[in-house]
Amino acid sequence: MEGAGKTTQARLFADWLGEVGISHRLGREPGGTPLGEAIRGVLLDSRGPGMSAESELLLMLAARAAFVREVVRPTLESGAVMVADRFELSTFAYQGVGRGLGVEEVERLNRFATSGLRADVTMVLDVPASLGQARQREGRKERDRIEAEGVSFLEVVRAAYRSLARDHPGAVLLDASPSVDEVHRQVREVLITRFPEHFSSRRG
Ligand code: T5A
Repeated sequence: MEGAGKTTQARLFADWLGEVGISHRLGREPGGTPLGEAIRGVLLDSRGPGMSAESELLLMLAARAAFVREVVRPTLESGAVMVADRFELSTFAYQGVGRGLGVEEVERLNRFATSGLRADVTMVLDVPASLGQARQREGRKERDRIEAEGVSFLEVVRAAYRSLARDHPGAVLLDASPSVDEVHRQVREVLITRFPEHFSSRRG
């Protein structure tokens, strides 16, 4: 969810990987490549041109195709861990459900963009929309074009995330309303449980 603390947690997680000596790369979506960052500017500019749900989806996926090919695959092929601040579940929740394009259709187009690459683990940081917005206000973040849709749109997106988290392979729903440290502890716990061979001797 918006303002749930994804960027904060992704950075803390990446720092932790560094501390325990696991090579990794951190990227964000939409963005993460020169093309992706340019597309991000168009997608999120609240003063820019409006766009249809279909255009929004295809721009998200154009950015993702570049991110997967230029960043994610090379990182994984080098043996490092890829940490992504948002990935395909965002598209299923926002465009598939929030914009009403349908999760199945979005999944089909997403498979084309990713050439079928899946995340091993997807952590869904769950907070009520109002708490996420309050955190964004506190962090003095300006509302982007999609956030400007308001709380009722975001609550639809939240319900979609909660449902997707139950069915999506590798997805885990985390309560992101507690403190930064507590959420980070939960994130570590998920990884330690999923990949004991890599993390159990590195609880640190
Ligand atoms: N989008 C994206 C789609 O529609 N479809 C897609 O496929 C994709 C990939 C992207 C926009 O694009 C949409 C969704 C979005 O509308 P974004 O920048 O990735 O935008 O997403 P935002 O959610 O808008 O990013 P934010 O930076 O606002 O939220 P984060 O990353 O969840 O939160 P973070 O870590 O920056 O923290 C926000 C503030 O809260 C504090 C932080 O210090 C910061 O000030 N904070 C906490 N405060 C108290 N307790 C905690 N546990 C806290 N954790 C963080």
